[in-house]
Amino acid sequence: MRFDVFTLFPEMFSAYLDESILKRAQEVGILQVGLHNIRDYTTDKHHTTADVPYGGGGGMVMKPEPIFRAVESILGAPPGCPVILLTPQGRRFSQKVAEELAGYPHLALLSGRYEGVDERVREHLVTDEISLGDFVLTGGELPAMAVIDAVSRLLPGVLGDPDAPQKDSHASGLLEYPHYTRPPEFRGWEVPEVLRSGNHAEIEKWRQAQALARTKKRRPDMLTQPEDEDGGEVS
Ligand code: 4FV
Repeated sequence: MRFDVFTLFPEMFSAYLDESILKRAQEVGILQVGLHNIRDYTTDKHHTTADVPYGGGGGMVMKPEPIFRAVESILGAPPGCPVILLTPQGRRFSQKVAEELAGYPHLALLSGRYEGVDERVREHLVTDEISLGDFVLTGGELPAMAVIDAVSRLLPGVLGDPDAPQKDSHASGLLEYPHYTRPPEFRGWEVPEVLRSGNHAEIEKWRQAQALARTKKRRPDMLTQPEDEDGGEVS
């Protein structure tokens, strides 16, 4: 799978992508990430990427020209893959959305800064908008990294244990059960006996019960039928 990322701060990504699981995924060719600096696609001597908002109101808005030039020179016009803008106004990112995006061979991610991008970018270049959550960040870089991370680990061969993604919180519709490892006793706190019993049927039963109890307590919303957009039951 390939991601092309359009940002004013490509170096923020290289640090994250150059470690651990995502680094290996690139080394073995499962994952490719192209990092593109929107400022490299400006044409004025000041390399201007943002300007004051029409109608006033403080802050700056990212100009359309450098963004269109960057995306179209890398991906063609129209772009040959979905162009996803990371924005608080987008559809909420989730494990389900990560699974959906993992089905694409190629995705472009656009990370905004300042107050956001000129609306004409949204209207005429962007094909999808995703929000990491109802909070405001200084930039769309972290959300783009989160999307690359959550999607890449679903790609076959990225995680050591191919079944891991199915066992994830949210993938199973329940939060994960408690995890323990050695030592069997720490500061007087014992690892539950059942987990040391070797009785896998009992262990599975315990884990399911724990996952359900934890979900009921912390995220009862996950146990109710999700509402679809207009409040009807999702069939
Ligand atoms: C954001 C989010 C987010 C808004 C203005 C960047 C900031 C600034 N992106 N999910 N939450 N973006 O807060 O995706 O340009």
